[in-house]
Amino acid sequence: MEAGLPADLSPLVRSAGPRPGVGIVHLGLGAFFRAHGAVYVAEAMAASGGDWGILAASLKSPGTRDSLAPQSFAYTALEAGPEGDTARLVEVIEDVLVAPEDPAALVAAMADPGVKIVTLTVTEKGYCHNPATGDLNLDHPDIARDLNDPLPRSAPGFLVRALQARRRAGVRPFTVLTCDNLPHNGAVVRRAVLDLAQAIDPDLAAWIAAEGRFPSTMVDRIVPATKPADLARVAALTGRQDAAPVIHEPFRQWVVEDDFVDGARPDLGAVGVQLVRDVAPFELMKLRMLNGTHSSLAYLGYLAGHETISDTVADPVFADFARHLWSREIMPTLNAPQGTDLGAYADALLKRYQNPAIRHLTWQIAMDGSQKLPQRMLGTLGDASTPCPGLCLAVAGWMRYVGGIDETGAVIDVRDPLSAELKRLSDSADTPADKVAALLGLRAVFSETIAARLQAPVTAAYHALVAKGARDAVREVLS
Ligand code: CS2
Repeated sequence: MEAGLPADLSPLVRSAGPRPGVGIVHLGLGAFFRAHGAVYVAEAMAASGGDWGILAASLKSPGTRDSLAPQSFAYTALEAGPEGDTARLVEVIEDVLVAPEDPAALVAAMADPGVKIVTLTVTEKGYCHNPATGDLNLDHPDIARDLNDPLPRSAPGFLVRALQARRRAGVRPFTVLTCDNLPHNGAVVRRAVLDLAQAIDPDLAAWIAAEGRFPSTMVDRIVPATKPADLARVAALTGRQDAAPVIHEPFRQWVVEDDFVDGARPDLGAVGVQLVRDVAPFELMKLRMLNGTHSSLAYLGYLAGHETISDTVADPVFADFARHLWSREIMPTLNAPQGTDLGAYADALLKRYQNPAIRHLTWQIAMDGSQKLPQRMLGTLGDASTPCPGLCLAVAGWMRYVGGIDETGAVIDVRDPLSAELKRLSDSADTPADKVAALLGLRAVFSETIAARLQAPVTAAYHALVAKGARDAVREVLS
């Protein structure tokens, strides 16, 4: 029994009854997928049937599998709104594999002819590509290994080896449906798969290029990592003990390019998924308006001493900063997707950020900035035709954050695949101008053009951060 939970709780039990066959394998079993894609698929099966049960795989650790297995992989999704919480039981995951324990079992599961779709939430770094150029990084240690070893480690490795097994067995390929926050995410994963397949077997690459499908998607729902206190919150509402619930906001959106192998997919249209021909305008809007301001508020809010996004925007200076970023810096670079009003979208985003029932840590969003900055901030900065002091301050905030010391002199726990390199670059220089120059020299993040453009304004912003602190530097942008 977890500490803080009442003793008379009944354990969460999965409903009896027939189960669908497995039609989807999901790679990367984080909270986001369990609160977003999995819920949509469960609803689509409830609406229209089909064998779309999900076999999920963790590519790294066994924690989620170990928590979910005693509950037969059922779990609670707690919708946390400003007016209160509601709970639903999600019973769509049929099994969970932990890839490093038995990579061959995962390849075999993905090669099963009943599987028609492989969905992914492996985060930006999981594609093992160079974020500035989109190329597969053949020097990435997992990719270098997956080139020669049929038991993969990386997400592209699993996709390629499973497609190889299907081709050998005369089975049609699955659709690869990425659900990560990358622009042209379908094209990114397609390129990673084709680059790796080409290096392993050019005929395989040609088959995948001709027969495979990699629709792009825009996914949206705010789902913070589940915290220990959430277990008691769920138990209080449901009377059941759930070892692995997920907490999410009410809002959700999923826009999917309707391009699946042989048209095989759940009836997503029946449950509110937008099936479109071109997802790009939706992706760009979401990445720049939501994720761009999320990351900006995360770095600057963290430096100003705020623990969560809702705490950050409870300060009117930061709420005004978000409004400034949307109306003055980001929206002028966007074409609104059909049927969307960007001003109304921005207003709704601020309400979502203000939701006090969601405790989304600035520290969590600050993670992996080297993988996130290009699509969240640098694209806007590259397209902007007027100065963007707010986004330049956010880039400077990231630079100060990855230096590893906060405004009170405390150490920051910086999580980033490039954290050691970032710290080294930051420590290599003494003056703000030199620090900024050193970090802008990181070609995996900043192109030469954007680095040249940012040197002066980001140096000025970095100066302001050091001299005044984050909150006053933000206020100065607004004055
Ligand atoms: C967040 C996203 O952690 C992050 O970097 O910006 O996970 C964000 O909550 C989702 O993209 C919302 O759809």
